[in-house]
Amino acid sequence: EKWKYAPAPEDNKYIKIAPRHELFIDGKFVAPSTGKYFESLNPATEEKLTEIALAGEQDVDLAVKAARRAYDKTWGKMTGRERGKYLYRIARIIQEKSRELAILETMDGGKTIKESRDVDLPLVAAHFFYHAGWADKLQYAFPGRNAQSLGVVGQIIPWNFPLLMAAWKIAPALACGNTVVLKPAETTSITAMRLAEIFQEAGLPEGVVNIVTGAGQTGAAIAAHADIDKLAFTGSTEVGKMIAKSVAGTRKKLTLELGGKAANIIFDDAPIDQAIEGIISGIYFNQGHVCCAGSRLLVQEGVFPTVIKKLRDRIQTLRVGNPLDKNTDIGAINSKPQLEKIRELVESGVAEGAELVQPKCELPAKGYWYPPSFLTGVTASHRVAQEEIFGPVLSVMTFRTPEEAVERANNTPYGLSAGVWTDKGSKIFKIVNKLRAGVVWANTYNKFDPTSPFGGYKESGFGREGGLQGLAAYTRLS
Ligand code: TXE
Repeated sequence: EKWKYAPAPEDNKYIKIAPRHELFIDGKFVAPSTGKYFESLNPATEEKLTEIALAGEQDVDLAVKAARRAYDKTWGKMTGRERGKYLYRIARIIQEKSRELAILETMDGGKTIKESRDVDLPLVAAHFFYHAGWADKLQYAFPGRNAQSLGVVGQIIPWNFPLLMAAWKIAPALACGNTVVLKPAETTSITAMRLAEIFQEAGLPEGVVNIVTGAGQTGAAIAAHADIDKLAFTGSTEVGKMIAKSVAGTRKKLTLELGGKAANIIFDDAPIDQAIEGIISGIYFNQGHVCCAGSRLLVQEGVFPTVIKKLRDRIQTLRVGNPLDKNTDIGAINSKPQLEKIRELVESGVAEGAELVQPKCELPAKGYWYPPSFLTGVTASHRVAQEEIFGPVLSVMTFRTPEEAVERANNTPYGLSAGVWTDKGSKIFKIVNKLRAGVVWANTYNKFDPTSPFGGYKESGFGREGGLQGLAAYTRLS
């Protein structure tokens, strides 16, 4: 049976996107000093959505100066209670505009409307509400200690959760009294600029948040700027390492949230149908563009045939296509280079001896698509067992004993997350502390909440975002 992709809904005809997006510096939208703009495409149609300003070093410098002024004159002097009021106001405006923001997020990045509407946007608002609540309670967050703000914070974010990553970065930084220079990813800058409009609407003082758009060079200019007190980066391990080098020996504090290659471990005694759903959402959620995606499935040998059969059947039912259709399960791959990376890695897996399982499906003629897939017969030395594919592709391996499961799960350079599926609570507690992962989910997967710290070990980076640990990353404790 061939798949069909859903017809275009009419919803988006109400969404207006300006033909050009400028930089947001010192509370105003300004043209870039470079005079240059780059195109932002809808990855589901390859149509141009808008032009985005390319910020050069000079613009980054203006943004840092504006952030410094705001820190010295307004934001850094305000009481926590006042800061909290702004954050509550921002959270409420986000809620009011969440339908429009969800559609924009989907058009710009390719993720399904189901996810942007039900996962991303509610979490974006929740992050502002949560941190609004902390702004005047920092002395209770760190009892007996004095929590001071750091100053100007540089933040560089990726394209897989554009607004949510902006919220993860901006909300705690502001709650703790810092000012911000943020750079969204080059393929997904539109919603960050809408966020800038929301800051204006909320009356946020000028220069408290500055948003500079551009690609790697703009990010590198932020990382290299001498008047930045802290840098927070989410993105590839490769760029994270470059940033760590550029920051070494400077006064900058650094947190890095990098890639992952999480193991989703399924034991013989697991509730199989529930586990299958967890495996499916663990890897296919957001097209697999998730740093904590359950991209390696470790199956205990006894249930291997059952799991494979159920997975094979289940992926046949997933709908790939128009991300704006509410019934779509898998949207568009974010960009052409990302699609090429997925293809190249899967080909390497097959060349190294793995077997590719992919449903027959008809994909839209335009746009960037990859069907839900899994690879069996993968061994630890295969690239698909070690490298982040960052697409809807699961690498399946087996194990015999819990010890072997732990050993295999830990056998990658990464350490961001893991999942465990078993009927026995005692087994969960036995293995969880042996897994070198910042987050471990048991009998569930991909659950996020602003109260829970998130972050990695090993080459997945360091520092935590969310919860008290996330606040600590934006304060100097004395
Ligand atoms: O990431 P980059 P890319 C992984 C994933 C993906 C791969 C490549 O495996 O396939 O990385 O994606 C900015 N100095 N993740 O190339 O380049 C860039 O403009 C400063 C996992 O898109 O790391 C963007 O804003 N900044 C990850 C941000 O860094 C630089 C999410 C991330 O882009 C820079 C994204 C430089 N030299 C990709 N070069 C996760 N952990 O979720 C680029 N940037």
